[in-house]
Amino acid sequence: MTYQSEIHSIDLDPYIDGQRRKITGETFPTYDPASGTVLHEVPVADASVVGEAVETAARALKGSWAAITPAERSRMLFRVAQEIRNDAERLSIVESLDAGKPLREARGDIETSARYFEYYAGIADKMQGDTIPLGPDFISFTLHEPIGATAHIIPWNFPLVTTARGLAPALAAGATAVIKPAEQTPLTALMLPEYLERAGVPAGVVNVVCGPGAVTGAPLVAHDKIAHVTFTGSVATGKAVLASAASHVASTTMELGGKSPVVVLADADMDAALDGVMKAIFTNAGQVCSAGSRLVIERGCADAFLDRLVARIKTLGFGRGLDNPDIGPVVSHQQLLKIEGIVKASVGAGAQLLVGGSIAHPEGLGGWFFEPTVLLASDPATLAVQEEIFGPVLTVQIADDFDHACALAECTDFGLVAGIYTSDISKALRFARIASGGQVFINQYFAGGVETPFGGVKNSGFGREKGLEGLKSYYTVKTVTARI
Ligand code: TXE
Repeated sequence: MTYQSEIHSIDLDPYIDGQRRKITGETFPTYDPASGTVLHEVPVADASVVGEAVETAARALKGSWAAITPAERSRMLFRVAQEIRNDAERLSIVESLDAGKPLREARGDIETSARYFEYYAGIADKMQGDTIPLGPDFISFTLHEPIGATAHIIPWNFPLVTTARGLAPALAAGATAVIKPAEQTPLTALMLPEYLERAGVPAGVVNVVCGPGAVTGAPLVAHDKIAHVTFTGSVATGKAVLASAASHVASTTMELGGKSPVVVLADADMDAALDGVMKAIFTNAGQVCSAGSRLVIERGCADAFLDRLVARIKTLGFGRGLDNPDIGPVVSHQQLLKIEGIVKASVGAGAQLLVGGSIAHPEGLGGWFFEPTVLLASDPATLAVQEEIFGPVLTVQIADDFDHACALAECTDFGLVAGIYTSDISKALRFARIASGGQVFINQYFAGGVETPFGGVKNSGFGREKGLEGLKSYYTVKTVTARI
């Protein structure tokens, strides 16, 4: 099946003020990573189109969106969740084709996207402030006010999920939005307006503009009517976005990826640890900001564990996302070359390849595949240990004991998540205190969903998304005090 109808039914033009804004001129290709063929040519929104989108979002903030009661906003967001669920299979197919991810994972992504709207729908009419006791002569209270028009710069690894993760709390808080999807994976964000319209979200509240970061993303972030920027992407681009937002004093949420450790101690349940490590690094072919990309293992169990890990990896098969493979393609040729470059440099510097290590050419597939790879890297300075690879590449560091494992876990400039497998609850909780990051996983990896706050420290960024914490980026607090 080619799924031509799913792909060709998508309206590719920018979505501004409830309309598809017809533009002529430059386009950019979005690819099927499994075959390397072009799925669509998408119109590029330049700075003037982006400006229209921002002006529209700023108008809707004070206009149509402000006129709607929180209770009605809540009902609308519940309806958006339902509309996404009603079209879940089509969305999953498009996400799988555009991002290359296994269909089962794409289905999970679409359900999670619906959950974000459902979760924040429930809070839209409960965002109340405080009363503050100042004594008999005063009445003082706080108002929660929407932050303003918000910009959402979206990465390619979880296209609709990341869109929903920022958009749903923004809308719940009464803010408006301009979405800029990643140029590698714009399609599901371009479908979103269908659901918003059917749910009754007024024109102008959500706008979608596509194009390369420098052409479309940069003017969006730089626009002085953008009050908050939610960014997920690389550290380098995050720094540029931060500087641009700072130039007009916009607040930001920065989710900049990670190099997250999974610690396995000798007293752990080895079957659970093996399953956890496999899932931590091979979900979405390792293209996950919170991927467990560094195994830190206690010496006493290392040999037996690594033998089993390598044997398991040798059974993994490639395939296109729609065929639900163990390992799908990576998103782009550029990403493939980045992975290969880091692996080669690390092996050149002394890291030992236990399995994989090369670009793969699965039969009948012309796209961008990389072998699931394990690199034993005793030197913490190894490039593969320090750099986010965003591919199916796991590094292994051997620890002498618990304290050494904690030190190795902390050997990078990132701090997004950290995992530990052990049967010793004290060690697990000590690790939870020591580990840098916004989430710690104990005896499982990736558990927790839209409800659990998530975000980074150090080079992984700042600000929290998901859960009730995720709302805080999208409103400001105003104190009103009266002498009585
Ligand atoms: O990221 P970029 P890329 C990491 C991962 C990956 C690397 C490079 O290690 O290998 O980043 O990926 C938009 N102003 N992550 O090049 O450049 C861009 O169009 C405004 C981790 O794709 O950060 C896209 O929408 N926007 C990560 C988004 O930024 C700009 C997820 C991300 O692109 C812009 C993705 C600009 N000047 C990659 N330049 C995670 N944290 O999960 C680019 N963009």
